[in-house]
Amino acid sequence: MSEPTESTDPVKLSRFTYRQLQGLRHGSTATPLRVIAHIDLDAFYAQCEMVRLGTPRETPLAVRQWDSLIAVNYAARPFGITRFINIAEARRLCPDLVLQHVATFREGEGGRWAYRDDSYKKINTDKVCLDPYRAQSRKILQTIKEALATWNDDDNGDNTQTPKQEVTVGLEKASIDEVFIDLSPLVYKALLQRYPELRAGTQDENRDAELPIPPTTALQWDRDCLIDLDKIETEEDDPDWDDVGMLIGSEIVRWVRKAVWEKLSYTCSAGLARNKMIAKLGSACNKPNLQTVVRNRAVQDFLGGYKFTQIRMLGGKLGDHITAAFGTEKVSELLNVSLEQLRTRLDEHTASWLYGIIRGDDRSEVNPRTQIKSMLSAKSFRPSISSIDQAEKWLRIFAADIYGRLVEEGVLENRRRPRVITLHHRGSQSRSRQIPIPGSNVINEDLLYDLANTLLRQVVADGQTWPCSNLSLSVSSFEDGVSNNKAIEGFLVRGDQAKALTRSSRPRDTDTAQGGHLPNDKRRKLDSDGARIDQFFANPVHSEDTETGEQGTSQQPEMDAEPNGIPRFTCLRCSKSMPEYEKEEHDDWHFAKDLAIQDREEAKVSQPTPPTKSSTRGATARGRGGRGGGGRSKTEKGQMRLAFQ
Ligand code: TTP
Ligand code: CA
Ligand code: CA
Repeated sequence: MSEPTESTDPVKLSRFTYRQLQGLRHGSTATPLRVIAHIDLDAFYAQCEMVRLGTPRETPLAVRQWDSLIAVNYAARPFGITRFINIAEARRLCPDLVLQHVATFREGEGGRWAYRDDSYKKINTDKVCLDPYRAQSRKILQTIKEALATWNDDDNGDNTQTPKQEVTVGLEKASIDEVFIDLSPLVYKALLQRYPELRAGTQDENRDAELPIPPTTALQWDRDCLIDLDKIETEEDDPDWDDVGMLIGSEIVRWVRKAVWEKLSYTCSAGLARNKMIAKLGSACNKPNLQTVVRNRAVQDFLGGYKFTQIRMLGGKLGDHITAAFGTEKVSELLNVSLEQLRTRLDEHTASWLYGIIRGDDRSEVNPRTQIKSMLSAKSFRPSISSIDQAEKWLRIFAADIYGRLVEEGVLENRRRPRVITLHHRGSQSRSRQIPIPGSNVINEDLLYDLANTLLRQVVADGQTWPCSNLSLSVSSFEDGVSNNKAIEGFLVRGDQAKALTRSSRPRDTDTAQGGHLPNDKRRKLDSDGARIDQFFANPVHSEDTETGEQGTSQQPEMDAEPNGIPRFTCLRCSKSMPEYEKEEHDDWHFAKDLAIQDREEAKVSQPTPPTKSSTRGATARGRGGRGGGGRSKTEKGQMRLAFQ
């Protein structure tokens, strides 16, 4: 960071106004000075195993699930090992590859998960357990929070001019290994500390006056990967406050990544940009262990190199529809299509959303919704099962799996408890049955098992139960217990409070805005916007969001109580709100999608399948490192408001 000096050109002013600067303070989604980070762990499950096993970083390692690879560390990638080859091929490419199977539950072994040497050949009796990765994910998130809370502590400490104040940082856990952070309020504070000349105008009447230009003519980007500026600008053009803000943001992200490395030995990559969409594309540009900054002046060129199907929300049916309608997948070509033309083939809302998004306009919030909405434990059967006895054994495992996760969620301390339990069954057709979990009972494994068994009997009574190719149990409709009924939005960051940070907790949807720093109307608008995009489809947009191993952990639909008493539910995957009677069909649709992914994995045991659509990664290398490629057709969980776990 250069020292502030007097501006050499008193006439020249910034492109930004005091109002836009102020927008940073409360995390306005409209200000062009916004600084959003997306942090994604490198080869996450593989790193978890490396940390657990103490594997040197240069040792090639992959995580397997039956005969498939689900994560490949960076030491193994130069050998050509990817998620889309089978075990035999991986061994051939790299004989020294360490292959670690995921932990499993095993039929008849008391519902406890373990790492077992023979799991890979026990697909019939074992069930994958992702608890170890969830636990690491939680630790990493906690470390990120603490690092954010202590960043700039020194500056804060001795600076008497700026009163010490709490800064609310929005942090959205987007999947098991990634997080969005709205750094704007922290950047705002640092800007005012470092550039006192910015303070004067923030109290002025005339908020729309331009800011003075930054006193620096060159910024020190340290080890960041910078996306090249659009051709109309060059590095010789003086930076403006958006660049300075990004630089501060990248300083924060470096600090956070350093903490994750030093405390937990995980590397991660990050993207910084003015919104979530671009930050997410950025984080994938230079993996592993690097951060990429997409400055505002670089956005258009950056996006132009992508297929729009690589942009979040556009990986599924909507992307396909647009490709067919306009005969191209390229952002650069779609930029030539006018809004009017888009409207001829898309509904009004989708057209203007698309028009904006390919121009880098994404005003979605970093949403600190932190609670798990549901938990699901599932198993596909190859071959199918055909008796109650067999099904009951799996219900035991499901009950143990879910109970373990409930304990982590604070069920024992009565912090939260689910109100509904559902059994999904797939035989000749898909069916689900659900019942309330009696509020008077203590939730334990036996209760879950008994309820599951009741549901199983109902399914059996319906007939056509066997053969059954898939069973799963889920619990949903969580409510907060008496010991935890305070809504905390985001978290408070103050150096001296850092230690006291606990996981955010908040009641369900209806209470979301109460303690929030985001206006209610904004949240509602966003929710309804999302719904409108989804209405474009017969089925939900996010058809490929589930990361195989993590499926169903947090994304089942959630029942909502409507003021008029008509039961509705909002699907957390696609934000679609609908009458309760549509829930089951909708639920089943998502569910079938999840299972299809698992089926694909498990089918590989007997017959290797070709790469899925999600393998079309990295068509465009944009970063300075020229590696990676900026995105993937797979949309990720990060694209929706999702629960922490
Ligand atoms: P990703 O973040 O997509 O991938 P990654 O962390 O393994 O590698 P990268 O460095 O490119 O980010 O997924 C995170 C974890 O989710 C991954 O380690 C394993 C799991 N996962 C699956 O189980 N199946 C899948 O198909 C995908 C995409 C991920
Ligand atoms: Ca990752
Ligand atoms: Ca990820």
